[in-house]
Amino acid sequence: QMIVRDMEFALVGRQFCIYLQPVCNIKTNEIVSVEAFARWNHPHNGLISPARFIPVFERSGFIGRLDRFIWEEACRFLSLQRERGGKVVPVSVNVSRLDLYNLGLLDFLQSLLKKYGLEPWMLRLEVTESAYTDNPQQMIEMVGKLRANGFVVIMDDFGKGYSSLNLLKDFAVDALKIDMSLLQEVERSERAGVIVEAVVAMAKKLAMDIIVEGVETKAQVEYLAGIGCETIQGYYFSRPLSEADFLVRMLREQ
Ligand code: G
Ligand code: G
Ligand code: NA
Ligand code: MN
Repeated sequence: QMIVRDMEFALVGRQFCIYLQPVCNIKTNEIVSVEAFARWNHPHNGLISPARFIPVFERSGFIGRLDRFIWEEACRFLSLQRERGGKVVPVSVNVSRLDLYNLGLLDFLQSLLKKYGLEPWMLRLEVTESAYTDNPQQMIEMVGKLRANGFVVIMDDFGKGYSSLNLLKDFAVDALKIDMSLLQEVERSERAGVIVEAVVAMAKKLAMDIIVEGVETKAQVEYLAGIGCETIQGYYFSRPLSEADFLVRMLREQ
């Protein structure tokens, strides 16, 4: 059983790290951005997936501290890219619903950018769909404030829950990330395909970008190319990689 003391210890002891997964353009095969995921390198249990600890951290309120640590790691990685010269690829970080309730969020992000000499477009914020449902008014205000200050906000896991359309009616984000469960259903159900295509058309009209996650097969890539989705993320291109492995891959592609 994880207790708060273990989490504190893990944070101070630097047991958390980032894994990076490229987001690619299927026409050019270029890496257009990178998503940073948290991993817990536990001294006894090995590498633990966030699927296991994020829910625990959300319940205990510890998530805010982990997320801030991960955002800083993403900034450190960005500044490393910048030092190496060449193109800086933006990094997406996950923002928990609970982070959006923190009125100091914008100040914190801006102080990170300042510390590492970065610009807001370099750090993209992925907010999960469920995050928008609790207290919509506060979410709308915070997302608006972040965007007004140059941050790119992505609605994550679009199509997984049921409130996405309602929320889009009230406020704008820069991009939608279509959840992999919806993509996986396209092969089994014609209805799912109709829905994906309608979401893509809607996003275009609302001037939002579309990213499709969980793309694993060539057939999926071809399907997505056919319906005008160019930006994808998934095992087809790469699993999330350690920072060292990711740098090797970037070097190979530049
Ligand atoms: O990488 P993986 O598939 O194991 O991630 C599982 C879940 O954990 C995903 O829903 C992902 O969004 C979430 N997650 C990964 N890293 C972070 C993080 O740094 N902060 C938050 N809040 N969630 C994360
Ligand atoms: O942040 P988000 O909740 O969207 O997290 C997506 C999760 O999906 C991460 O845990 C990531 O490791 C995982 N993932 C990324 N690409 C693929 C893929 O192609 N297939 C599957 N099954 N999972 C993926
Ligand atoms: Na995400
Ligand atoms: Mn997602």
